[in-house]
Amino acid sequence: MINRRDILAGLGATAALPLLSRGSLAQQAPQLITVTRRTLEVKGKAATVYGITGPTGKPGLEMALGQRFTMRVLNDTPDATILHWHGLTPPYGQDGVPMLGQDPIGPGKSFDYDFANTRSGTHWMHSHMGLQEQLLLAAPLIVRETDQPLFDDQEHVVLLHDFTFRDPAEILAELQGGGGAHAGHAMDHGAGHGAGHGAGHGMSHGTGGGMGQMTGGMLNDVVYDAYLANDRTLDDPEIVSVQKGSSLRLRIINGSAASNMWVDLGALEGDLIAVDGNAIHPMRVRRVPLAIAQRADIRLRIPESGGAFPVLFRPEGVSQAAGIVLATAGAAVARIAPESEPAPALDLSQELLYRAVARPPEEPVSRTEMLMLTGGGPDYVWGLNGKASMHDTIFSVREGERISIMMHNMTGMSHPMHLHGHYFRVTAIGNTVIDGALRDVVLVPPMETVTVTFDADNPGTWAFHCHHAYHMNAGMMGTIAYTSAA
Ligand SMILES: [Cu+2]
Repeated sequence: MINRRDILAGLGATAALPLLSRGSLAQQAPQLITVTRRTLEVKGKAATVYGITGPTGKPGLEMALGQRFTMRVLNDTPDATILHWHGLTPPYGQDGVPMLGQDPIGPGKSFDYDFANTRSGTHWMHSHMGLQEQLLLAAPLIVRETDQPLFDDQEHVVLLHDFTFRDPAEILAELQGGGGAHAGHAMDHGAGHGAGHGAGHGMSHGTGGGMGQMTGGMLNDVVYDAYLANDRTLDDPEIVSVQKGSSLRLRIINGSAASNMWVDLGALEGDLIAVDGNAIHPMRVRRVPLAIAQRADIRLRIPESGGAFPVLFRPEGVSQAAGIVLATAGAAVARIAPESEPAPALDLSQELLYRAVARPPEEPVSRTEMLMLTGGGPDYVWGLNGKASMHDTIFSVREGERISIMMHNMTGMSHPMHLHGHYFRVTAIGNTVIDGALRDVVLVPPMETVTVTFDADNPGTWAFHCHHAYHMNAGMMGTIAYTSAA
């Protein structure tokens, strides 16, 4: 937690950054980011997970826009790893995806990143190796607007996780073996539930209450032991002390491996001001859908009367939740009920209303690429256009083109689709054309169509994938390759 006083005290250093970044500091010493293994206690039981310690000793990184991204990542774990800067658009070779311009960083080894960062906002960093993300190899990456170091009286960053005591590789093998929690197609919800996962618990069959949600759709592949907000469970939540009548900016990151969540502001109302780090025209909200890997910036005002205000993070189809409590001095913090009615499936009814603040230059779309999101049968193979492609090229682009991707989800599960190296605008949901949010992850619900449009302005070979860790590792990933690139 940071308040305005701390920022002002440190302003001397921060204010100097934009001047120094004008090329004169190309040789500046890198800041150290260390990937670690650590022990985390969850519900009274110890688990070995990963962690990321930033230059200040805290998890992750906070920096100012205009500051060059000059970082040394040290791998202080026994496993090869790699860090992806989710939300930044580095040049090819520094994106942190294995086999796409960069090799994994071996145990005890380090890798230096150095590029001019142009992206502010609420972002995050995470491993792009196998299923390491499920083992909490993730941390916030906050890039503050330079001349307004603090947007409100107070800011608070919340990183969300789904948590399991099990070995994620074992979970994936079980899913692929057909004996896992995955129910395959939307309609065969009667079969195959969670042998070895605690059958039925935490799973939803979709109540049909959502917008166009097919009844019977399985919402989750994995049954989790807990959900975490800043590493804490709901029975021992983080208490954030706030001032009566003050404003607060929550920067929320869904770092889950496989759980789409609702942000539930409870008794409070807020203004959603940015998604995936990019400003939208503020929208008054009580709930915000936050798909895997998405971010939301919400401004809240704490009532003059004070009190304790839980903010919950509720995975779709699940009765458990994670949460934090915003509390003014002396307020009694009541215990939060550990379970409630399962949260409904995320839908796009709110996405439809988002309007980006930034306007791209008027320019016709060069081409529209059709992309089928496929798979999810009993074999748990997922894919794009009918094949599990991983590093295969889905389509090629030339620098300077404006490309639309029309994604058709042919499966029974929703997919949070993420493009590396670029932002896209959400330009249509179904047949409804919109001037939507600028994002790097968009949710495509079952049997729905979402169109996004991006400008090809960053040559390379870029990953485009479902951010659900098990779908991605089971094939729902491909690349978009610039024809000029290697
Ligand atoms: Cu997916």
